[in-house]
Amino acid sequence: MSAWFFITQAFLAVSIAAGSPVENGSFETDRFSRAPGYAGGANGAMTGWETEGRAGLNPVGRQRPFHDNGRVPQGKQVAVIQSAGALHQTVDGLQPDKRYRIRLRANARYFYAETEPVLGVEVDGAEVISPVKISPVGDRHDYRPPFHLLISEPFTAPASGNVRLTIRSIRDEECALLIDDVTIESLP
Ligand SMILES: [Ca+2]
Repeated sequence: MSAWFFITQAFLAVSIAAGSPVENGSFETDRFSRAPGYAGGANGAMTGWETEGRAGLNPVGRQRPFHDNGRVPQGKQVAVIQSAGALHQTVDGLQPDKRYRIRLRANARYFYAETEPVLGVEVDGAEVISPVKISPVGDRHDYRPPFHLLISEPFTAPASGNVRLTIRSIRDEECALLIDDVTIESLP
């Protein structure tokens, strides 16, 4: 595998992210310092996202209590949702009547491997990724394997050009869902 291959892949990933109307879809805008990385309080809010339940960022400082396996898909940080919770964003600037789909990367905290989190994605309240169990991609502290790639069902943008995007962690037992590189791409 040549170095050129990796450079090309990295450039492609950045190009896609730049073209997506999702704000802070790679969760790189904020730097949290208070462990374990929940949004709110001293850490402040997560730019572009409303959080529900215990959600935030990893790593925090030099610690990654939730992100204990898998390669960060884009940039240096991932979003975390512990047990049941959600990330919400109103995405605007879509072209009315045009078809789109959501792409994102997901993983699970290895430490809670016996209770895998369940991910669901909604657009304006309609399921575009049906609830699906997410397994850890690597063993504990193995940061080489890539996160899972999930691609939603297509949806059609409404006349307003705005949609409400919800990324949900559905399972209420102890588990942690890791998310990164959330983009919306238009379909021909
Ligand atoms: Ca990221």
